[in-house]
Amino acid sequence: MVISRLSLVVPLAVGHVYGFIPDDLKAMGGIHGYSHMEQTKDAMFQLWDKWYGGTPGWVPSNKNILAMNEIAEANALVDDDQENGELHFDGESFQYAQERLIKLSNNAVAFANAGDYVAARKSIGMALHTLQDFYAHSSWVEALDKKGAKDQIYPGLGYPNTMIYPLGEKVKTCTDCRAAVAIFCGDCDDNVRGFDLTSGYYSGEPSFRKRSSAKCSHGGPFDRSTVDGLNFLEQILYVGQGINKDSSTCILSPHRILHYRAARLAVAATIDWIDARIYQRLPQLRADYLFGKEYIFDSKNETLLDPSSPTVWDFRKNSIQPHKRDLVPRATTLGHKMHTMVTADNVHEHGKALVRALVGGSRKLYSIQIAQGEPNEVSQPLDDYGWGEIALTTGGHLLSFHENETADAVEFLDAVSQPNHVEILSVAAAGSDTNRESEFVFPIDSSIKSLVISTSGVSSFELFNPNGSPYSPSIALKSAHTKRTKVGNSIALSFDSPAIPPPGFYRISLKSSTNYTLSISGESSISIISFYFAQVAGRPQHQAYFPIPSSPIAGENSMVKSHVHGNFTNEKFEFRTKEGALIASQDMVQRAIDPEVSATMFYGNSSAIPEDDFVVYFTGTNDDGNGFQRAVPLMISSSKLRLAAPMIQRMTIGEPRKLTIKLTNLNNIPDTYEVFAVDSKDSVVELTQPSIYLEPGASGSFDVHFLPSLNSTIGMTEVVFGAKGRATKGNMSLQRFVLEPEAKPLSYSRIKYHQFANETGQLIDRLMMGKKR
Ligand SMILES: *[C@@H]1O[C@H](CO)[C@@H](O)[C@H](O)[C@H]1NC(C)=O
Ligand SMILES: *[C@@H]1O[C@H](CO)[C@@H](O)[C@H](O)[C@H]1NC(C)=O
Ligand SMILES: *[C@@H]1O[C@H](CO)[C@@H](O)[C@H](O)[C@H]1NC(C)=O
Ligand SMILES: *[C@@H]1O[C@H](CO)[C@@H](O)[C@H](O)[C@H]1NC(C)=O
Ligand SMILES: *[C@@H]1O[C@H](CO)[C@@H](O)[C@H](O)[C@H]1NC(C)=O
Ligand SMILES: *[C@@H]1O[C@H](CO)[C@@H](O)[C@H](O)[C@H]1NC(C)=O
Ligand SMILES: *[C@@H]1O[C@H](CO)[C@@H](O)[C@H](O)[C@H]1NC(C)=O
Ligand SMILES: CC(=O)N[C@H]1CO[C@H](CO)[C@@H](O)[C@@H]1O
Ligand SMILES: [Zn+2]
Repeated sequence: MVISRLSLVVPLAVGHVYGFIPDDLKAMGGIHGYSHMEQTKDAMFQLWDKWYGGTPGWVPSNKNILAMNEIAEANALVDDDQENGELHFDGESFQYAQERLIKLSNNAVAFANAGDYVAARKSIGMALHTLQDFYAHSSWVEALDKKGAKDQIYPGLGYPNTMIYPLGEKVKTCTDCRAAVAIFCGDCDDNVRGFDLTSGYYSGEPSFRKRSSAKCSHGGPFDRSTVDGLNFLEQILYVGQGINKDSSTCILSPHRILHYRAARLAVAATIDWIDARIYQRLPQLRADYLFGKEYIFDSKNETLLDPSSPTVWDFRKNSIQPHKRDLVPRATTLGHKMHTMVTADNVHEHGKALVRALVGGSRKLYSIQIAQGEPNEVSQPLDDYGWGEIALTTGGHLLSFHENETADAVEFLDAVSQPNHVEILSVAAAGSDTNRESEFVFPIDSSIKSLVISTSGVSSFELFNPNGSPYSPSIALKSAHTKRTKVGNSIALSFDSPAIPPPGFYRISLKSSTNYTLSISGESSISIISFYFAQVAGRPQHQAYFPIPSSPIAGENSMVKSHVHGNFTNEKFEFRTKEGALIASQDMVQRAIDPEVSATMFYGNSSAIPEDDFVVYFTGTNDDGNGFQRAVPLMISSSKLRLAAPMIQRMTIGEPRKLTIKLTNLNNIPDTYEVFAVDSKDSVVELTQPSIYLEPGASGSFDVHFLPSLNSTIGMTEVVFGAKGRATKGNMSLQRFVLEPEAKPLSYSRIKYHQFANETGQLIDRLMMGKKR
């Protein structure tokens, strides 16, 4: 973006400015207003109360919060698209924006009915952004205000029985006024003419370009739709016509005075639209899954609650059968918040990159290596084709076993795949030829309700009490409440309630002559809901922090954001090596001012990102005064290749799309990077070049052309952009987007209410008389 002289002045005067901010960034300071995320979350809490409030003892669970966050984040990310005015109801794009809302609600319902709840939530989030922007960007609130009508939502917004038609291109809607400059707030409060519905034009949206100087603008320092063509003096004197109510800060929002009224209406509209256009249209069970009331399936019971999605159980059995070992069924279960199994076959590097990136997050990968033939003949170590390494980077294990131990393998996977477990210790290390002992100390706190210790590549391990004596529960307790499962070189030891060791710091001692992995996990109310390195995205005045889709850059202090559920004190984050040694305490990452209702938010800069792989830990003291420890099982690898891909929200079947990926070599030597792009729907058509040579510090780019084929399944999908260095480490970036059905024209025959912008005054009059329209 070209920064005008004016906008250079403005941000300096107010420091960091954020507007109708998509993220809950208040904690960062200097933000005034009610963000898209807050609006979405407040609406969800009210909806839960409406739907489930009658159930005694019902409170939002972590699952509800995760579902809500998926919706809220998809909403916020829409601001990364600055070019399509109909996403924001800009430039009188009423008809297109209304069509978009109708289409997205239909998509969301179709995705939920097909069991793709993640795609459904993303579609809802994207629609909510547009719905909420209507109130901040149109003149509806101004018209109500002038008529002296009470605040109410615009009838039919996002409903398929209603269409909204804009005024003609030449119809004048705004008068000139002085815009805010530095500390002067301007005088644009009353610049909208009449009662007709209009919305502000925003520069850089080619389909909705301002054609008449008497149309309203969005306003604010980054919108050039008013100032283009004016000389410098005119720019200073009146940059008028802005009407946005995005924030309560006048520099950004000429109609800041109406901000909270617009935002409250946006919340009311969100509640109305989600309830009527999504929730009420779904079977109860699907509606419950979608908004997080239930977990997607009952893993203990193994009975499918949702008949259309595969269970992990089915998947496990299938994936162990050789003829079913291909990438496709693997990818199908990855959308669930469960652990993932893959068979250690020789899959193409790009396929592995896709699985590696997809697993990420809070799931673990168990790579399954099956020996065939007579068990006694299998003495050579098998080739795991690199899957063992991928398993350990996610906190999982490589399971090597003989074909006839398949039943044991399934039992082992059952023991370790506990969806509600939090990680307490996650270690990967190399043993020694002499089978030396390694020791780790870890706390068990009173919130731990079940415990699993699992290892792979270990010949034996032993547990010691805080006082140093070996831990040995009574025979009765041991037989009834502990369970040992072994397959090949992997062991899992499970403890349930009475057999869980009492709170304290325990020591585990293990022997291994090979590389090994160790995981200690348990069920607990203290859990890390999210932890990520963050970057800024979004349109200039709507910026927010989102997870970086690639590896953090070695040596940089990256912004960190995290949410942790539960009650605790003396908490701190730490980076540790994958062998468990402390690298650095993350003293800058601290509790943020406004915690989410059911979780505490943390923000801050990390210490320098280590060059070697590391693991993130969170420690502190619980309500009962016990020390506790949690780990993010995903091991983090840093990179010295910066890889910047534009964030993708959605793609449409049959529509070509081009994305430009930028690379910067931060190593001090030149290197050639082999580049690739791979997605789970085979939509990548071609890359403009196979490799890029970069001098130290130099940047380059490549284009990726996509064409999602007509036979692809719609729904949530993923793409990995990667660059593999010949001499140095590469990097890769994962993005998830919704693949939408072909854009079909809307059926106008269902429309009952044709609402013309030039008749908005009459519409309000009828509403004031108590009529529906
Ligand atoms: C498993 O869940 C189903 C559906 O919720 C229920 O009907 C069934 O009784 C459960 N079975 C067991 C063994 O708990
Ligand atoms: C596997 O097969 C071997 C011999 O073929 C047998 O000794 C062993 O008990 C079998 N293991 C299982 C778990 O069936
Ligand atoms: C052990 O791990 C190291 C890297 O962590 C790897 O280079 C080595 O090949 C591994 N050894 C075996 C036997 O897998
Ligand atoms: C945290 O403490 C509050 C107040 O004591 C209590 O109501 C709440 O249930 C606790 N939360 C958890 C997750 O333990
Ligand atoms: C994080 O670091 C950047 C510079 O790298 C600095 O501008 C910013 O203020 C820091 N943020 C916090 C919360 O410390
Ligand atoms: C989809 O169609 C393309 C050609 O248009 C074909 O190459 C591909 O195999 C088809 N995929 C499926 C899953 O049918
Ligand atoms: C508003 O515009 C529509 C379409 O241009 C037109 O049919 C209608 O007569 C207009 N209404 C008024 C009150 O001018
Ligand atoms: C494709 C590729 O090379 N990906 C690399 C991205 O960077 C991380 C960290 O260096 C590596 O672990 C990946 O292999
Ligand atoms: Zn917007």
